[in-house]
Amino acid sequence: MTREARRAWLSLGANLGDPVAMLREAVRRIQATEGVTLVAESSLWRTSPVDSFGPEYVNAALALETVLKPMELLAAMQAIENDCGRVRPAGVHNAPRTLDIDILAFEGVTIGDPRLTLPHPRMNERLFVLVPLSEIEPGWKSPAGVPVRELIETVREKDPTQRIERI
Ligand code: A4P
Ligand code: MG
Repeated sequence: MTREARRAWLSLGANLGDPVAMLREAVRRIQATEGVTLVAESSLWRTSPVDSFGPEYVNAALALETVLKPMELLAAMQAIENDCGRVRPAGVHNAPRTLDIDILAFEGVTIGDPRLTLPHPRMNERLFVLVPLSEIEPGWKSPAGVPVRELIETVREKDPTQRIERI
């Protein structure tokens, strides 16, 4: 039985080593993943660490069509993170990383499981997510119906320390 393809959106981030090269490599590997088709890719953006530390990050957003189920997509993305040399220091939350791939949202799916929460619970507080996402999905709305432009304005007002610039 063929599975129906659904839309999913990813956030990519890196702040160790050569983050630009790492994100390009991640996009190549995501494109090469069976059951995944890349639909849209944002620019690369240089961003200040949010609730984190270390060098500036490079972030991007992708839109996919996929026949994978949400958990299968998560496993495939975690395999790419691991192949790209991600280490998770024990007990360090938001440690600097060579590559982080988060699933922002998955068409028609809401899940509260800590292994996979959808939509991503922190995405609306982060310019490094919202700005690249608005580039590929200008009509994006939060589950409460707030347009992405307004979400961005709200973060800029609440937290003027978040910096983001296109590379
Ligand atoms: N998990 C739950 N929901 C999801 C989801 N929607 N997508 C689970 C991906 N994973 C999800 O993730 C921890 C656990 O979250 C996993 O076991 C997974 O099953 P992780 O990638 O191992 O660890 P982490 O990255 O430290 O945690 P997390 O939750 O991804 O961190 P955040 O909150 O996403 O923050 N500042 C800038 N400028 N740019 C960044 O990219 N990234 C972070 C990471 C903080 N500050 C940043 C950036
Ligand atoms: Mg993550």
